[in-house]
Amino acid sequence: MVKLLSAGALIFIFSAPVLAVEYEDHSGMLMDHGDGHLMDMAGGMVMGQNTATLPGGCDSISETKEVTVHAGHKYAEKFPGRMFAFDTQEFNFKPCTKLTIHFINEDNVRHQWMMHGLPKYLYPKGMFHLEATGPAKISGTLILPPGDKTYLVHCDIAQHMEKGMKAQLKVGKGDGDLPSIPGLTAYVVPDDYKGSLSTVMAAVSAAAAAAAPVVVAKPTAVADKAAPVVQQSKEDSVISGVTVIGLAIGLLLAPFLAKKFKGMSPSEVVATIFDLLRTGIELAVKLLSDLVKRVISNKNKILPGS
Ligand SMILES: [Cu+2]
Repeated sequence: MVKLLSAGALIFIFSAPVLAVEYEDHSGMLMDHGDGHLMDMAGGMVMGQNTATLPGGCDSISETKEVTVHAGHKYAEKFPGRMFAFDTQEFNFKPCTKLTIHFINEDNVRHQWMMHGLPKYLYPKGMFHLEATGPAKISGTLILPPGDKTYLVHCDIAQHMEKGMKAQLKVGKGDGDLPSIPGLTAYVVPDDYKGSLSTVMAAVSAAAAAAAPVVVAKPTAVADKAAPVVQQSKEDSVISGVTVIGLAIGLLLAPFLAKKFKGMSPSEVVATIFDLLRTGIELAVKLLSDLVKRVISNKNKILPGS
């Protein structure tokens, strides 16, 4: 029992580092490249960092706020059809707030917390942006402009916003809502769950059936259409030719066989039949090989012209 318990304890101790997710903390690793652009060798990035310069219209910093935003696949689970999300879909702050975002990416892919529409004289391209390949934590600070405005916050990695990583940040009262924010506003392109799989498949096959005659009617299909027709008639002539040859052989052989089998013992008749069959098979093989040669040579004749 003691052995069993100690073995269990050992397994627990050794599995602990595997179970625990280690977040790479980029704080203190970032190098300042100027203009609010900070980067480190581990791929952490802050752009549009502004800890001191007041935007035009702000007499002073109204408030100092810190928020932690989590990003990851698991936060999208409550939004049907979405793949990635932030844990918060809407942020509200007073104008001229000095805001520090602690961004925690919980996925093993790259995510961003990217804010758009900021004054370009202060924020390059009007953006403030945190980015890290997860699991990782990265922090950045900006000073929000004055006035009531709604800002887009998203992850700009290809398709991550479309798959749900989208939020809005309202300064003051904001100036409306943005579309396609999971759980908050209607999707621009709503998912359609009305059809069952069977109705969808029926629609697909109906569409395919409707499309089929169009393909045949296309001018480019004429050549393709012509080829099988030629082959078809050739096959027909082959069958009728073989039939005619068979009939002719049968008619020619009938009196010959009648003469041959006269006065033979049953075993001699069987032996003769097998001998004749062998000759017949040999003849058929020769005919077939001739036929194949003819078809191949015909194909060679057709190919350069087509
Ligand atoms: Cu992302």
